[in-house]
Amino acid sequence: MPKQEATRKDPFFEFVIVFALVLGTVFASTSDTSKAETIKEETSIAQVEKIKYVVPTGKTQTLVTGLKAPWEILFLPDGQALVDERDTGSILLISKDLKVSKVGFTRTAPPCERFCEGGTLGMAYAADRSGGKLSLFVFLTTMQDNRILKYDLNTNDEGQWSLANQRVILKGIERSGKSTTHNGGRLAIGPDGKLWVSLGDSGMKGVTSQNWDRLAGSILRVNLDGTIPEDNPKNSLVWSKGLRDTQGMAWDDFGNMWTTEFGQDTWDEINLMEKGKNYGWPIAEGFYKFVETPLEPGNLGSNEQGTADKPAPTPNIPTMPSTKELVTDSRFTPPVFTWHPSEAACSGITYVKGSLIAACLRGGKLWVIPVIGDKKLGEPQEFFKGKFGRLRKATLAPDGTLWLITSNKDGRGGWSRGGENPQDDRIIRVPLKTLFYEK
Ligand SMILES: [Ca+2]
Repeated sequence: MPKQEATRKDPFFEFVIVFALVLGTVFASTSDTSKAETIKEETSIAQVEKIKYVVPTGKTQTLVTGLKAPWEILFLPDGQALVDERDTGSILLISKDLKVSKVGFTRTAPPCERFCEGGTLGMAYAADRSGGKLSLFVFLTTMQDNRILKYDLNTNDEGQWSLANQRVILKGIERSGKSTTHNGGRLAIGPDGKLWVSLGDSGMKGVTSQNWDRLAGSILRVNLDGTIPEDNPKNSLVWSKGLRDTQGMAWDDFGNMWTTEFGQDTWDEINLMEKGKNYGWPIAEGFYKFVETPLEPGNLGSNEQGTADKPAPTPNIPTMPSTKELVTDSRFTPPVFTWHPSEAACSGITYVKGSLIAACLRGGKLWVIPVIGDKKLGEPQEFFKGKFGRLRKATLAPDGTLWLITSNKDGRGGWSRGGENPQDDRIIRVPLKTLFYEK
């Protein structure tokens, strides 16, 4: 990803700068001693800069009920929303007056023989180069693989949307055996206009996540026709490696990319995702390494290719990372934040006006993390713990509120965080307010 220059358009910040310049002009006409005081004054003014970020506030409102494991929610240019359902394969349109209609159906067969985490997962859309015609991308688990579908996304004068011309732009992303896990599955169009794909290790641990020749266990960066961008590392779709299961990607105003990751038993992660880096799984989880695991990736397991019926053998690693031995191997990039899965297990992450907002499944909450500078995060704050059950994704709506989707019908114990609600799964509207974060 091309680095973006860090810029701010914060009126308060601009006011501070102007005020400091005015002060500087006043003092510049006096003695040298005054100049020194001016510099000191400018410094102290700069230090009171406050960082804006947003948090949930006020009364929430249930907008849509009766969904089945919704996975992604996107707003179209006309303000209507698209939502997909993991298990039914349906793509639904939510009109401005909250009527639900079906606009597409992504598959005709279930993705696995028994309970699985795969299915119809992420969605993203983009305009073609002329800025006209829209295309919708959908992440789909099949019995053979994980793949990315591309559709023409059409609308008519009545505001009705439809999908046409389905094609597969990327296939052969490894999936595990009969019970698919660790598919990742989030799609996003990055600030660079590329299609980004978050993946998991497909249950194969280091066999995929530590092998740059395998797609699973990675973040992928893809041209909109499925080809490899010229400036990717290693001349492949793979942008970064060493991931166990990542279902969330977001970019802040500095152009930095942040991701969520499900840990195994001990540490979930927030990562600053950068080109060509290796995030450590399964040698490490969180800041710690699995002490009995050899650090040489070549020793992590067989390179035998897995199939849908016979997954590749997994390396033998301990079930818990040490809580004492930090990862000090420079080949691996540590996370920025970690949480225990009972407090997190975050799926989607969204950037809204100074805040990263992670929607968490097992944790049953939103984590709001202020972005307080270039590659700098403030203290996370939690909201709605146990109120709505499992949360899959939060998306900014055109009216400035946040729309949440619950995931209590995903086969993972429903409302494990607070009791079942007969309206599940739901879309819930959350008002936001702006706060100031003091450094
Ligand atoms: Ca990691």
